[in-house]
Amino acid sequence: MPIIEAEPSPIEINIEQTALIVIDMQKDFLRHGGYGESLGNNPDMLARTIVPIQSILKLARDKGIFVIHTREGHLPDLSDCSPTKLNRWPKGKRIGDLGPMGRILIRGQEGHQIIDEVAPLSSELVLDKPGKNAFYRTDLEKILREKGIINLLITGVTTDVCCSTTVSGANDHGFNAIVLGDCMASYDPSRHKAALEIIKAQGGIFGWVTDSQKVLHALQ
Ligand code: TIU
Repeated sequence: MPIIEAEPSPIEINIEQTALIVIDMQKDFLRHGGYGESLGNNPDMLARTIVPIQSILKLARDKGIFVIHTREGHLPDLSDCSPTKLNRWPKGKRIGDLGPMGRILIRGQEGHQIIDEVAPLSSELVLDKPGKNAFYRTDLEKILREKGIINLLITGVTTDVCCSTTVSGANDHGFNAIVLGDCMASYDPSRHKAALEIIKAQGGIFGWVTDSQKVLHALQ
């Protein structure tokens, strides 16, 4: 079985029991005029993830690894968005308000779409989620169990928000969370670094941290 070089230790994986998760590579986070920018961030900070994610998507597709793309977003009537998530920011910049790419973080709007550069194939799963953690109010655990998956290669945005909460969720649900650091970014590089440190500290308390080159080397 392939062994991936990682911190705090290498990890041996069986490809049949491994899935790739690409988290929230949506226009709302990576393009100007979306949710990320409405929160005061520069979306260009996330662009460096695109090329390494493309290389890992190609690898997964070549090897037949199960691929899941997630999207954070809410129903048009906001019935799946708690008041605490909705009311935290000034009016006009809130989830559901109208922006240059349609209503912010609403399913079906332009901003909610995955960017073309890492677009899902029709055979791949696109998982809509109302929260940050991909296990929250989704069928993700059930889908992975049915496929016999135990290892998750985790990529996407942002490291300190939807990725780290999903890593924590994966760990609690009994999956090995293997994070590809160069395929992940935060709007703030220091938060990216800190989030990765927390995942791999204490002997890998939440999971493993590696990068796309090490995964390509192990699996190709
Ligand atoms: N704000 C921020 O960094 N991220 C999010 O709100 N969602 C995701 O990370 N997808």
